[in-house]
Amino acid sequence: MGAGKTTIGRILARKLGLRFVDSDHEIEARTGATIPWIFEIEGEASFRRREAEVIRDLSAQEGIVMATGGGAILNADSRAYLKERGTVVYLRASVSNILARTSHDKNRPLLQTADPRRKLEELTSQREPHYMEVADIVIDTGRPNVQSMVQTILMQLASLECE
Ligand code: SKM
Repeated sequence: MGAGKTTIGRILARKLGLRFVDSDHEIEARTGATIPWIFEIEGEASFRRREAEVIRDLSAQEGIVMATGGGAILNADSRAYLKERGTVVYLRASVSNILARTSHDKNRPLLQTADPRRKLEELTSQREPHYMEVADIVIDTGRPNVQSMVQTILMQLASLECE
């Protein structure tokens, strides 16, 4: 969450000549509701089911770069779709960086708490093993230059193809 998936994903897609899709946007398009609304009315478990359906459908397509929500890897089906059908890039961000990027963003229902830093620390320790389980490439974000992060991803993708 807040690691820059959408920004980096869009640039990466352009460089690779692929289409960029975002599972959060697709959930909102399918339901006609915002993500905070889905969390509030249906709860997180229902959101994760919707998210897994969207990831199932999008990951069946060829020629895309997909950004997923940061918690998508909590669902075993979503993890399996990503791992089996795609090359997964984990953008690893520090809690401080995520906090700086999300502090004014009301679109992050999980962070609307009295202590978002603590919440992010919890989420990170819960999620990190799952990210590492599915990732083919791990990129530490926080570098100011987005273009150089994209270049690093492109180089690592190319070396995976040579394996
Ligand atoms: O998918 C959304 C939603 O707010 C949940 C989330 C998360 O669990 O990290 C991240 C967002 O992209």
